[in-house]
Amino acid sequence: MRVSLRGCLNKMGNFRAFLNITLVFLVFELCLVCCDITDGNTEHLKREHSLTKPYQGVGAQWDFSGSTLVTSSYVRLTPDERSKQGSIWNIVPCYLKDWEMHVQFKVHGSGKKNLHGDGIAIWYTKERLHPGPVFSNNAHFYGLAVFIDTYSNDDATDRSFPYISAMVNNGSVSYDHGKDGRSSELGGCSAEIRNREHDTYLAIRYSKGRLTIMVDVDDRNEWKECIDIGGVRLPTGYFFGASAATGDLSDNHDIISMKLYQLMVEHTPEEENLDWTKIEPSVSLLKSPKDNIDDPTGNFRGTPLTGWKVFLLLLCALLGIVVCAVVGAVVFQKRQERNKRFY
Ligand SMILES: [Ca+2]
Repeated sequence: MRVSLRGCLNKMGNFRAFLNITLVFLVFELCLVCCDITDGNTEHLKREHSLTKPYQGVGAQWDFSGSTLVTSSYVRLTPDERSKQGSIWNIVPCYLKDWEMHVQFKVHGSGKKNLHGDGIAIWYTKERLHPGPVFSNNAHFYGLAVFIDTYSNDDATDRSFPYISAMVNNGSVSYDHGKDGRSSELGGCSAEIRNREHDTYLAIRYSKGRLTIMVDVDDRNEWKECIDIGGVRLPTGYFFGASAATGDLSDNHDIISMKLYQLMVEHTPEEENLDWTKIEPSVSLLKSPKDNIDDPTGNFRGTPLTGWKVFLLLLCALLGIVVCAVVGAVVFQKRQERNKRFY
């Protein structure tokens, strides 16, 4: 009786050890999967600079002006009507040195090809809610503008529209609307963004003086490079915003979300000691973008994982669990046999 009780306790102890090992591996695998999914998507998301559905309570962090209409599934900067101007502005200044903004947007309307306009501008500027002629914002702005221009104002243009371009300004240059900002653009690309059935995204990354703009507009869930330029200097303490305008031609200009991610980048002590709020927006034109060394932090932060990636991760996790269970079961059985022999 004493022996069988001891044996029983031993068995329970072994089984508990087996369970513990399995549980540890299970937690480890699950953590690996979870970490992989959250990294770059929620971990460093800055909610105070982000705008996401269903936009509840965002009034404390964002201003909506002009024709802007907020519903539970989109923020419409302008409706598909003539002469409308709308904008949204983050109330909280951004003090991050390295960041990446993901904008999900939708431009759609009843206008036929080339009979729609004008587009959306995404801003990181000193001033906010400053109306003007550039996609309803001030032309002599301080900071960065990224234009999603859907109408070619310049007849002589060789660029295909919609056209995405970027501009950095210290207040001294005026965006030339009649030429679609050609003289002041840092770079650009054409992108079929209008009347798409699927989601369309734009990402703006600013890190260590490098400005990179990527688009994801072909429903492939992958970023395509549009602009990549070094020697760009932008201060901290500016505001994020988005604006749109229609003229004689129109479109619905919708912002679905704006998500700001902090990039974890190390800076030298000298850089850290600088007053980043005092930096004047500028671009070093002497420096070729090609001369810049790639950011060691790697590629763009990913969009949410696609179905097959999640499936592969879960499959790996499942395989890991199965292996752990088999190893655990074998160890458990061996111990049982050894105990049997002993008794
Ligand atoms: Ca234009």
